[in-house]
Amino acid sequence: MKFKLPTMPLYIIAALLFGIKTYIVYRFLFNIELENMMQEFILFINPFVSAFLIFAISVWFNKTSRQMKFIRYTALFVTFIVFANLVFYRQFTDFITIPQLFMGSNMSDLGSSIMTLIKPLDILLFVDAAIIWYLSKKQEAELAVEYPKSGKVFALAISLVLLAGNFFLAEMERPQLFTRAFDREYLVKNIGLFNYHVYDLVVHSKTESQRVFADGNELPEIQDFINENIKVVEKSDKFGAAEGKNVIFINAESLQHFVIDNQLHGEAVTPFLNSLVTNEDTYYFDNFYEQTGQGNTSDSEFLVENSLYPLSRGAVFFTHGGNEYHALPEIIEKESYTSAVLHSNNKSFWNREGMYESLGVDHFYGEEAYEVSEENSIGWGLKDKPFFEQSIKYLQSMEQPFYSKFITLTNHFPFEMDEEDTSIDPYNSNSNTLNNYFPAVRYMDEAIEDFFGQLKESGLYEDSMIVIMGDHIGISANHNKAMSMYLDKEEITPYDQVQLQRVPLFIHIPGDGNGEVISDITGQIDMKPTILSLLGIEAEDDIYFGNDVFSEDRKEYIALRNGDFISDEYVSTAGICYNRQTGEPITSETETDTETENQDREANVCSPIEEKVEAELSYSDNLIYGDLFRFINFEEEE
Ligand code: GP9
Ligand code: MN
Repeated sequence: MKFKLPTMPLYIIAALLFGIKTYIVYRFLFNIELENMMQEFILFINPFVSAFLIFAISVWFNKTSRQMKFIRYTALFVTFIVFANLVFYRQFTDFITIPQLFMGSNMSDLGSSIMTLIKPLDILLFVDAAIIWYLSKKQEAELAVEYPKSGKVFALAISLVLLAGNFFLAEMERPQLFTRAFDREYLVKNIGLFNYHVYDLVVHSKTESQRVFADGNELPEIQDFINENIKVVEKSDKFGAAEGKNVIFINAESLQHFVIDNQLHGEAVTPFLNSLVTNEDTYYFDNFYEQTGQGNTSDSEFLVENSLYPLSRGAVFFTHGGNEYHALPEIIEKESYTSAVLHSNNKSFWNREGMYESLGVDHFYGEEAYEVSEENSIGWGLKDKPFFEQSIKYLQSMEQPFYSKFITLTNHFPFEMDEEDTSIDPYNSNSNTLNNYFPAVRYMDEAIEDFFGQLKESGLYEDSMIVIMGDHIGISANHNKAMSMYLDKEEITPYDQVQLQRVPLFIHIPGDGNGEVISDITGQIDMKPTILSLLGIEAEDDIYFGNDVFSEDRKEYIALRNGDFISDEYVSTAGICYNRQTGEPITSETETDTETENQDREANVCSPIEEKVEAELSYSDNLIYGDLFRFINFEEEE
């Protein structure tokens, strides 16, 4: 049976169907925040605008069969793009970027995660493509159009006018959208997924060309900025506190601050880590932020080793793995430190092998250095307990002093656990991710406790400083409902979201005795200057954007990769400036005590820091895009 639609060219039918579908996906499957009617309107029109733009190209094909072929393959292709973004979004609450597409090896390794991210009903996304496919085959004669040249130009003109209208509204709603595109959600919300991908492509080519044209003349301006705004002159009183000691750095997968000293079913979630917080040899930082972008663990490693920001698109380990750097392992090598990374995963994951060479890491113990079997693996691979157990022999064989980084794996999304390793019941909410997070975190807590025991047994403990740092969040904003239930809050506001980006930082120096909890605003960007200072190593000519966490004159804010920031007084996110203590947005209507304070509010108290944050992020980007370290000879200067 043939059903008859009102006669309408197929490209228009395809554009309408695709527009409706994309709108539904935007509205209900992505978690896009809409603040006003105008944003609602822009979000509604942009899928139709891009759909028309793409499908209207078909009118330029004269032969009916070619026109039909173009429409059906396009319908399939664009649907696939929506689908791929959706799957990606479920994992990262973010949209795909071009550099990400080239991380094929990682994408395939995502294996176990990906299956949990695809849902049976996703098949509905392909329904309109199937209809178009059917119509394009069965009713091609009726649905094809044959315009004279003027008609074709007209169709093109209409699509461009629609696009211009969309961009105009977008720019009105969010001025400087294209120049300040920190946040991909703004872009998608305003210009749509497809135009966002085109934009991303343009930005990509632009940044790629930066390396070619860079000649080192960019450096003095950057160095001046750093000298004026970042570097501190005075050494902190912890300078040299761990001089000559080994550094054992534990990169704790997905460990967030909110579980520390917190409970579930009336039990502590992390009993061992809690005991470390109050241990007299531990400095615990409870306002320490992760600053990663799309490169997750690798971005956190990048921050730690370089005190540079990762990139806003893609993983810098991949996109700029061949650059020159002046990283921590390289600097401390001059003080006779050997460096090693221990992580039971493919060496190619996140392009680690290539990047570690650029960072000056001496040894990389990857998956093949471990005995990995069915029984001792789960989720992403070797479980943390056997991982630490099997690592001790490598530590013992290393020349001392050493700097060794352990990257754990078990507490990774989707937080799968074997029954025998589970020592706390999962949480009970609508989010399996959050539910399973707790037993996985508890397992990590136990694994780290065991590791401390092994370090003591092996005699390495006394001569080492142990740093434990969460690499990035484990629970994304997609689980906010469950998270608000656990934290006993009505909702998770953008302010809370930023607070949730805190990860634990423990610096444990056996025998130190002065340990305390430090609540200054700190972040991953601070790790390199902090470790250097604790080891008593000066690197005056170094280029970096963080500060020693123990320093008195630290810069007053921590910038997140998306341009948000946290300062002593404020939290700036989603275009809103919050009072950090109260969590209340600061608006010109906010009642204040004095008139000067009121004036301050009106001038937007967050702007001065915002400008610094923007400058800092873009200087860091320029260093990486231009591969500018290749123009400095640190060896000679030091
Ligand atoms: C993989 C491990 C986890 O080797 O670092 O990666 P993540 O997804 O957290 O970046
Ligand atoms: Mn990670």
